[in-house]
Amino acid sequence: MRPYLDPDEIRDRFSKAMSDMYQLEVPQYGTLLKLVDAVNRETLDRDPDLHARLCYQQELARLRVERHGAIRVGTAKELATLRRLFAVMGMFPVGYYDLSEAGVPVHATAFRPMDDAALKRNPFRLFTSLLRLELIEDQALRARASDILEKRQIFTERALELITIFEQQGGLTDTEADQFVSEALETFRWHQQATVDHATYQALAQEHRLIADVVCFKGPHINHLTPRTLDIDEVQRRMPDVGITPKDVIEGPPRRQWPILLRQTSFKALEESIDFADHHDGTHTARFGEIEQRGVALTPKGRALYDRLLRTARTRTEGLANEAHQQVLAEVFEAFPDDVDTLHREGLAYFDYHLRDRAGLSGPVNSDTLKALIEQNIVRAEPITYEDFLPVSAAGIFQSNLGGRSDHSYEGNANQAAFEAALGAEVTSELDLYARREQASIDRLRTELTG
Ligand code: OOG
Ligand code: NI
Repeated sequence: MRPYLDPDEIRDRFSKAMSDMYQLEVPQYGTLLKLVDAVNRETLDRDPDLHARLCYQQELARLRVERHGAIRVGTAKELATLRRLFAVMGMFPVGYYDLSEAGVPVHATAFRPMDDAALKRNPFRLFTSLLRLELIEDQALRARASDILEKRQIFTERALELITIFEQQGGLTDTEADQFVSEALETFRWHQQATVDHATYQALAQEHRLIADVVCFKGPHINHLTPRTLDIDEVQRRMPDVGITPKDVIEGPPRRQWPILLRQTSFKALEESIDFADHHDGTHTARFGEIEQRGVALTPKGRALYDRLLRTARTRTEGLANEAHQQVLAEVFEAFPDDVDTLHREGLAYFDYHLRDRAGLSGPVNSDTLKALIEQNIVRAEPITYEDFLPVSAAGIFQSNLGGRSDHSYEGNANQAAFEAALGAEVTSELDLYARREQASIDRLRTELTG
């Protein structure tokens, strides 16, 4: 027997502990989970094919597992230590997201499991943003914020010890893992006490609400968790019935026969009371609950088409309520093929190829014959799920929960090299992961067909 726990198991325990903590901290999140659960059950009852497909893909059991959460940190050191902490749970930085383009002074990555088996076990990931103090023009304010951040320690001593133990011995025992989960959780806990006085909070919030959210608290509180829904439109519609207020519109592509990428919506962040260091009472708005529905990952060609159609739609959707907004999106996205054959033929999406029937076959597989094999129903093309995030959608989520402000002066500041320097590692390209997985399935097919 192996002495150490599988990192996937530690991630699974951690995501459950995080969910339990967040439901206690934000009761409205528990309400959202119940609504999502009810809508998922109704959807499955209505659609036996979907039920059978999810059963076949072994998806039913983990339908209720949260898919992602988000945190925001203030310094390179915090980000680099988080990288080591997440590695204990088999989560690695994938993708670079520049939010400055959307007027939010952060850039980000997603710590997530990378291989197929790990994603299947528990796909939990954390969208992790690093505040960019260098984008604050006011020198004195920037220095003040940096000073406050330098003084805080967001990790418990025992969490740091356990990370080092993991790195040295190559794993954690069952007991160590449990301890690690509860110590790591402390970093993401909510603190009603701000570390600064009210005037400092106000000055930072004036520059951008996000800066105050990162700088004025003891640590990077989890700001939302996100379960998976089978019908995002229905949950959006029914949120008011259970007393929670949805954000104005669902982000991402419209509803489709063959879902692409990622659709997301949330309930609006709550205004929570805060005790400031000078005993001044005030409030802060940061925490919310989100839901997501994922579709197929797009190739660079498919992604370019998505981005172009989204830009076109945006010129027409400004200020529209969700229903009208979705209507316009649906019209514009008629230009995006909505059947597996065309998605495959035009090279718009990534697929996992499986052999259905090898009777009467011989010879190698190249891309031309692959097409032929699919047409002859010998090979099945299974869409590969998109496991990452969308910068325009993320910006919409940020903005709807931070008072809707976006500051154009931050624009045009993508800097992946600076982000990686802070992280202490390179981020893996999400596109490489999808392309590699598709290629691996073609290689497997080739062996099966020639073997
Ligand atoms: C992160 C927003 C991004 C998503 O689902 O796109 C995100 C944040 O508000 O910190 O979680
Ligand atoms: Ni999110």
